[in-house]
Amino acid sequence: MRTQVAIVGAGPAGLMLSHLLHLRGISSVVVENQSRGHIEQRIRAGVLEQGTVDLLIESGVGDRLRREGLVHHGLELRFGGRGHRIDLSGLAGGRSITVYAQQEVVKDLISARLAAGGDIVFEAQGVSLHDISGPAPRVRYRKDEVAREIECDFIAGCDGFHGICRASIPPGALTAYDHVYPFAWLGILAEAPPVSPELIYCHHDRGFALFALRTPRLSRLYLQCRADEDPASWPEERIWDELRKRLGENGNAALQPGPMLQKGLTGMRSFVVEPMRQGRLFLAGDAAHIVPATGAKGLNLAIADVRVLAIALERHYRHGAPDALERYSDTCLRRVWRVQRFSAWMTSLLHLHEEGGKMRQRLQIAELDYLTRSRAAATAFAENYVGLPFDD
Ligand code: RFL
Ligand code: PHB
Repeated sequence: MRTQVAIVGAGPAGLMLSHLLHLRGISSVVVENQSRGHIEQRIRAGVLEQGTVDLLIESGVGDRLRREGLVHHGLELRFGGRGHRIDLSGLAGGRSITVYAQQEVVKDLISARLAAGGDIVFEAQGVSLHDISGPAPRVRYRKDEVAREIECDFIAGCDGFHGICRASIPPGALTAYDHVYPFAWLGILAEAPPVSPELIYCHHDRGFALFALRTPRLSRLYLQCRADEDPASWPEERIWDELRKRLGENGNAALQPGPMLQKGLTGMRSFVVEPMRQGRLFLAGDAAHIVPATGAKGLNLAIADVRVLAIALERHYRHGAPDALERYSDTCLRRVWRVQRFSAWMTSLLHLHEEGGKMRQRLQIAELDYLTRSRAAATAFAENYVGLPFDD
């Protein structure tokens, strides 16, 4: 089989890239090792930046998002038992965020690709990359026990943090920046009405908690816990009790428990590789970088990467101009590092840290106090949270 761009991974990055390339008349094949059912049910992100929403709508895959997505103009920061609203839209020039689950974005993209005759290979086994630095790279895999090969001009490594693309780059060609946090999030999806129509980020001396949502009847809740915590040691009652405590007194009345549909642990990590390219292999999304989930940026960063890559590939194919592809890594990394900074800052601001003691906790409260009282500080927060503008 031959295609112009072989894409490894059918997460948001790989699917969106395939869609954006199709709109530019560039062929691609997406190779995914999981089943369609699996990736359409995988619960992950839920917050889309304004730029992500705009891109999904402009590129024709935003109809359901526009109907079902919940537009949020603000959020709450809670500390010292009190809530403080940040008027995101008022501070960030009318921009907003939209709550719409990642697996819904994935479903919308898969159905758009398949409706347009796009090629997505699900349940591909043993995916491997070959000759990534030569003129004719190839992707090999097995499907139904038959060995297959895709010849292509370029490979897009969109296979997430644990994928094989980054690992196919010779050691020494990449510099990795890595920080693993000593805490994690216990994430819960519960059939319970959200405590509030807007997200609540809670700083508490028992640890961080986040009250998010998926729909007006489905809550998405997170509790800071130890990195090696066993989710089995958190029965439902203990979770509701802890959520109640971290939300603080004023919120108690609004917390209405309901059946928990899913429970899992999410590690917290800041990770970047430089450059995001080796020869004809371009890394995008979680394959190249991970942000701690506090800023809600991972999916948005993945979409920002593939937007840059699609534009660069169009310049290559339409105008024979290699400049944008040459700049791909630098262009993406500028945004990646600004988003890393924001995500690490928000993580440090809101979590309970074992090191640093009482002094650190008092400084966190002082910073939260400043953030909620100073229009300048709140504006900087809002500008980052709704998403920095795209730059090329
Ligand atoms: P993905 O989504 O991991 O997709 C990679 C795809 O590659 C496949 N794959 C392979 N395919 C073929 N061969 C192989 N050898 C392969 N190895 C892997 C995988 O099966 C998968 O389908 O990466 P992508 O596309 O870069 O997208 C990144 C996002 O998924 C991720 O950054 C976000 O989910 C992070 N994140 C959040 N991001 C936000 O923007 N807003 C949020 O509110 C938000 N909340 C979150 C999050 C991530 C979380 N978890 C569980 C990590 C909340 C949580 C709890
Ligand atoms: C979510 O809705 O899953 C979510 C929201 C905000 C975050 C992370 C995750 O910072």
